[in-house]
Amino acid sequence: MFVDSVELSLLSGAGGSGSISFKSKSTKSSPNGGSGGDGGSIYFKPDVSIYDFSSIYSSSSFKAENGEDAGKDLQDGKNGNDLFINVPLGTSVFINEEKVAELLDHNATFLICSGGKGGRGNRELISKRNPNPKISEAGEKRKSVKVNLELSLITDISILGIPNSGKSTLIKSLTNSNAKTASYPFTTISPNLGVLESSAKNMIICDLPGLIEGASQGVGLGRSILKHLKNTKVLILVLDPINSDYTIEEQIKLIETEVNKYDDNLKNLPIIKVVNKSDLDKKNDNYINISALKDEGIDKLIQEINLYDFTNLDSINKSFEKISLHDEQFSVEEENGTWLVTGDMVDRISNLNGNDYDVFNEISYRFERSEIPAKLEDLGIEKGDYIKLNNYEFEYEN
Ligand SMILES: Nc1nc2c(ncn2[C@@H]2O[C@H](COP(=O)(O)OP(=O)(O)OP(=O)(O)O)[C@@H](O)[C@H]2O)c(=O)[nH]1
Ligand SMILES: [Mg+2]
Repeated sequence: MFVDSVELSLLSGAGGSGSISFKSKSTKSSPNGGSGGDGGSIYFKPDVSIYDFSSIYSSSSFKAENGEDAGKDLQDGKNGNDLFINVPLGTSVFINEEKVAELLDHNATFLICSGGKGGRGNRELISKRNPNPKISEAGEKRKSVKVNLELSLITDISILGIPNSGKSTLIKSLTNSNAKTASYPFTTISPNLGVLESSAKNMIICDLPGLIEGASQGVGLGRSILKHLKNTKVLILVLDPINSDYTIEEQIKLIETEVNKYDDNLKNLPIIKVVNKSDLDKKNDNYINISALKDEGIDKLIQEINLYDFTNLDSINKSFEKISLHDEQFSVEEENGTWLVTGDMVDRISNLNGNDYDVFNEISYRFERSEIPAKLEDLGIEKGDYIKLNNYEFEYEN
């Protein structure tokens, strides 16, 4: 089964906690608690040997390893392993319907869900302000993200035409593909790929399902077919001289209209027009005549294909887009004078271990130096209001 869209739930690893320990137990001096390991991150990694999502379709949730907690006496916790999910080239990544990345380059590994940082132990928290810390940081929590992946196949040539025109028969004649063919329309319901071996470069050819009127608006398989044209370089239009509904010229008009309506830039792609089924005595001198079934005219078509320099041709989607994911740092809700602040930044400030007094002092220190107080003032916080950071609540005094 060809799978070209999939939804995945991803969970990065949590950071391990830092520890609190001291070299000399009796005096509680010389902090030597180790730091927690970082949680594993999740990456998408383009793999040129796969052409759809069938390898990840059945396991729709992925988890990276947690970092280990630290031990005493400078024992740092181990980092959790990162997780790499192999995806085909041409994968677009969406979060909440917003495209965050498109993988068009086989080296372009994409970080989608970063692991929680390990918490620092009291050894690393030594500072002038606090030379003998009795606190440590908890590791950052795991992050979860739901993503939708959409594939637009990266190909050299795509074969288009109305249903039953002989597209699949042609890819079988040109390549090693074993596409199914039959004497009725809509035989092909997902793309078939094949490789045309040529002295210059092996070319990836894609046979697509038949296009019908309204395809660009989603009629039939419409848009799920047309999306694969973004990453192709040359089109072969297979025309059917024995179709009873459309003449050759009408077929050209229909296909070109739907393709250009879907994306105006596609009109820049070169089109090779072939009239198929020439064995039925239906040749047309204006076009290349072939019989995909009888292998006639195929050499002529290959010569025509070889006129294009595929190495230097671009698809319309030439630029590699990589949009960085913006972490939401914190958010604020207010109710009856209590300001609830949540988010990654709050976790970094407040996820501490140790005795209440030391922990609270450290939280106040980190809070005052963060961007949160200024934001709360902007939002109108007043003296005597309460601020809640996770489990810690205190009065605002400024
Ligand atoms: N006589 C003749 N029949 C052909 C030729 N090429 C294809 N056919 C026949 O046309 C019918 C449709 O062929 P397919 O290759 O399945 O057509 P398609 O365009 O892939 O069809 P869909 O996938 O349904 O859009 C089959 O019965 C083929 O045997 C040809 O060159 N000559
Ligand atoms: Mg077909």
